[in-house]
Amino acid sequence: QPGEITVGGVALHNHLLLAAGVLGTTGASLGRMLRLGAGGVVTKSIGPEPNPGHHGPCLVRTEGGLLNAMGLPNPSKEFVGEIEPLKDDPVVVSIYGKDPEDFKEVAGWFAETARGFELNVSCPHAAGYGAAIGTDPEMVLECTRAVASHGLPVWVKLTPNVTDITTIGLAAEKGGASAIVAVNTVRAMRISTELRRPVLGYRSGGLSGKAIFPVAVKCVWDLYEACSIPIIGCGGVSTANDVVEMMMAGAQAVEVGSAVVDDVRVFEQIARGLYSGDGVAAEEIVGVAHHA
Ligand code: RRO
Repeated sequence: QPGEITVGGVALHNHLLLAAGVLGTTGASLGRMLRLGAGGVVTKSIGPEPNPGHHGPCLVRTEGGLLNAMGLPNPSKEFVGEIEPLKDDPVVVSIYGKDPEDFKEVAGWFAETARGFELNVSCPHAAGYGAAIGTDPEMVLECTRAVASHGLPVWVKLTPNVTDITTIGLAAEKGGASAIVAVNTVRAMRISTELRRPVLGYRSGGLSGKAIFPVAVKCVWDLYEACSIPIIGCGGVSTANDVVEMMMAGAQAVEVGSAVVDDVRVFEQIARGLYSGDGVAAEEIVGVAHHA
């Protein structure tokens, strides 16, 4: 273990974070992931109103990953109580909204308990929220600025479903972001040939897991070249080698999502590979592949 590190203004126990959405719906499950070796945790995205989410099926396995259309289910302000017991822990609260005012309001509820915020401007299947904002540089800038006014670190999680992710990353940076998280899920769908209908209740959704790892590496690579703030890699990371690869592309830390669904002990497993005797010194490899 590296001892305490700071990434994007947030002190972490190591370079591995629980990604938003996965097991982030209760304080108990977030606490459990920290005890199981996560260096920090990101909550399920919280919005301005309680939301039941999309009708099912919401989560299906597919080759190389998971396909989801949860539909931003969350208890809104009620969630404040969930993370109160974790106010001394590295908890980053993921938030969403339809405009800068929404983002600022939701962030305000957590200003006393969160260590930082992750702006979800990248859900691929949320009408009016998510990618509708995250593909508009001006909106990203304004939402980031609005949340940054609370004085806590702001991470902005980007969608890979754009032609040029660097334009969005630069907008977040200009708005005062402390870090960029790349990436959210890749827009995708499957159809059951037997049932003759899409497998997801919402029809299409977002793909995560191994299948999107190369997509995420490329996004991290491009953002590292364009931006000056730290990049946090996310998308299909499941091994220590994946973490090293993300770091060589430019990530200072990584988030792990789908791999946790398969094995809640994945943080211990990755940390063993990453920090054992012949492991690499993380900071020394960030971006090295750019100089090759
Ligand atoms: O809840 C979801 O359906 C969801 C969200 Br908010 C997101 O950001 N990314 C995703 O794949 N699913």
